[in-house]
Amino acid sequence: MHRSRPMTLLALLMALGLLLAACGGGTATEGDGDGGDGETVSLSGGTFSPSTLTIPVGSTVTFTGSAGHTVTEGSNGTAVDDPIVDESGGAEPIVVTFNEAGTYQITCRIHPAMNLTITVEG
Ligand SMILES: [Cu+2]
Repeated sequence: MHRSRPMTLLALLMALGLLLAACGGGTATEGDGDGGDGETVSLSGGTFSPSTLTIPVGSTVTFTGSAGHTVTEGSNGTAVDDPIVDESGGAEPIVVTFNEAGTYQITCRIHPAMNLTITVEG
């Protein structure tokens, strides 16, 4: 059993190193809020906040505070045909990735006055 100890320690150190590396990467990715990777839109006030958003193609938008709302591609409470997102909110954020350039209208089925315009730039 004594022989396995150095191996265990080594494994622990390697795991620690991996953990630290992973943490470092995460911090770098999330570093600046204006960066290309993601934006957050809050629904908690009964409006999409912000109500307009311009993002690079491939970005994700995280919708928070969506309980009691929907995140639906459409406008004035009505979905478009074949929406890229049409989800009822809940405790968990709704995360949408925009992989195609264009202008997307996002609305809430429950509150037609809730509207958001997302411009995805390629
Ligand atoms: Cu709503």
